[in-house]
Amino acid sequence: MKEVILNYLKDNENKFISGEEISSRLNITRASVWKYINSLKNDGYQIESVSRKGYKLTGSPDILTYEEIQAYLKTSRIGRKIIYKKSIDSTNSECRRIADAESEGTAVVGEEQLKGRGRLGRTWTSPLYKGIFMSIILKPDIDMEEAPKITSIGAAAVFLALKDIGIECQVKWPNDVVINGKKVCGILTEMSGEINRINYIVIGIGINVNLNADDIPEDLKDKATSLLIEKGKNIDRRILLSGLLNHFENLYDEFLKGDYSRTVSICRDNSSLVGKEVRIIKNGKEAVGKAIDIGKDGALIIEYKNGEKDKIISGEVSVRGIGSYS
Ligand code: BT5
Repeated sequence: MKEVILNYLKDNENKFISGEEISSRLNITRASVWKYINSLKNDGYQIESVSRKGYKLTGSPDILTYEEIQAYLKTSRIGRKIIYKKSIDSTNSECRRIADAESEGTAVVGEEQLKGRGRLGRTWTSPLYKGIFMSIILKPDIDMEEAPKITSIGAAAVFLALKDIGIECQVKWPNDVVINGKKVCGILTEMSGEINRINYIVIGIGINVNLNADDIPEDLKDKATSLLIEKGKNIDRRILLSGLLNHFENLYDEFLKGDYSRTVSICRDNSSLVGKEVRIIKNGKEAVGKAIDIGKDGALIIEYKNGEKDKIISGEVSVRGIGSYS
């Protein structure tokens, strides 16, 4: 009911609507209207209440609820159900807990994560209201070895969503997006399945949006950045999140129809690795070579000194000679 009242106020933004009108339209008491309005105010909505005139919505908080992003959303199923949590351990963990009961496209969004996760048990810094911490449940009918492609689809979608708001970035294969050599986004794709059948895939995307320098832990300062730090201005997270969901659905649907080429082009043409000498760590072993391409299947192609080529499907890659990251 709160959502219905909010949408009603939004449809009449900057106009007064009387409590009586709301109560008769929605068939609830005036006292309930008042209760819901107070609850919306608690959520951060600015609502003027004037006796005999009613209520007027004058401002919405920068929060990532479905009600706040739906106006910009063009998808048919990705993000059409958003489970919104002000605080959560990890949106990926929450998706895994609920995935069996949810249908494809359901997303979990957290305003902060208390146990945000990276790959291999690493942590992901996720301060309140400063980033986008979001995971999507997917149930594709694909072979298991195709699953890593979902990560690249996520990275390409982030690239396009940032481009839409005038921000240039690079894709660092396999799961990062970087600006000026520093990580601004990380992606964690997890899968549940049996032998040859995928039950579900969860893709989790973390973007450092409005983090100040102070929000970035000391040990990450030389390798992490945020859109605010790079651009010097706050970014509307609602527009960025909906853009991300819109692009993700388009690229994902192309992939499901057998066309993965646009994702590959985006990741290849804007790669921070291709053309560089890199160090690859895979299964605990280290190798050095030149990243020469991203293949049609999204794999990273490496050429070693002896001229041999290798196709890498997953792993850890860093550019040689540029600190520990990049
Ligand atoms: C990743 O792992 O980059 C995947 C991050 C995925 C985060 C999202 S947020 C929504 C969803 N829910 C989750 O719990 N996770 C996903 P990896 O490549 O392993 O990189 C992790 C490393 O990045 C850490 O060890 C740090 O060095 C660094 N790092 C941690 N927090 C960061 C941040 N906010 N920005 C940039 N780098 C960070």
